[in-house]
Amino acid sequence: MADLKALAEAIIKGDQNTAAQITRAALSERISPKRILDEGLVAGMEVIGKRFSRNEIFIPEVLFAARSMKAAMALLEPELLKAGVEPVGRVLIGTVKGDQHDIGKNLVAMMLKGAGFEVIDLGTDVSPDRFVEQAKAKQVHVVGISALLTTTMPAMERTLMALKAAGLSVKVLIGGAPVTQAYADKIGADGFAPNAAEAVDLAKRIVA
Ligand code: B12
Repeated sequence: MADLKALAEAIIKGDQNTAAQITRAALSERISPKRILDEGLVAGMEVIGKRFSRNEIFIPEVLFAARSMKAAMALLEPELLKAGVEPVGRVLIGTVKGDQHDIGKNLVAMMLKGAGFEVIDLGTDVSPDRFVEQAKAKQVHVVGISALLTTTMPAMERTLMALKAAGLSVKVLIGGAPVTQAYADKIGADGFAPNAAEAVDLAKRIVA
């Protein structure tokens, strides 16, 4: 029987091969993709997040963990999509112009997918124009913007203004380590969430 605790442990250790191997085994044993995501991948990344915020581990460990999560997620994603019924909503997500941080954004995207959303991920360094163009083209309900640098936070407001100027009726959620509810209120975003789990709750509430 595939051990989901061992999967979480492989994510924590950044052991890509073991993470992929257990994910494959779990899928072939017909363990639900949602359970594999929650009890394996997300459980592992939660530990990484906590250890990181306590300064017990550093950037390389976070990157290794994220890489093994990505490897396992590549196997899990098609199954999550198959298992999901109609998408709960369509979300466009990206990291703002000038910012290369994507670990948190990817986590939010993965959790949203796990919760049944269709997610279009524009990656990092995304200009306001590209957000607007893609929000229009993909007819999304929600736009999620991530920023990890105080110097790139103003690009969130520029993106928000560009979306409004284009007349798009989308809800805008923002997040990232330096972002706060107060900042979201100040720039007129529809919501802020401090972590991926709360981002999912917020997105669900907003499309309901
Ligand atoms: C990993 C990391 C990097 C990696 C990024 C790799 C990658 N692929 O992402 C690398 C090494 C490349 C990097 C580079 C830099 N970094 Co850096 N980096 C970090 C670090 C250590 C961790 C960030 C992270 O991944 N956290 C883990 C994730 C899971 O958490 P998170 O991102 O906060 O995301 C969660 C929530 O915020 C929320 N969330 C995130 N996005 C969204 C979006 C929405 C819509 C919602 C609702 C929620 C949400 O949910 C997520 C999951 O729970 C932080 C330190 C920190 N304390 O944050 C510094 C940090 C962000 N970096 C910093 C700096 C200065 C830089 C550099 C400028 C360094 C340099 N001199 O070159 C460059 C900038 C490069 C660039 N142009 O972007 C500073 C920023 C300081 C500031 N106030 O602006 C920090 C705070 C470190 C520090 N203490 O000095 N960095």
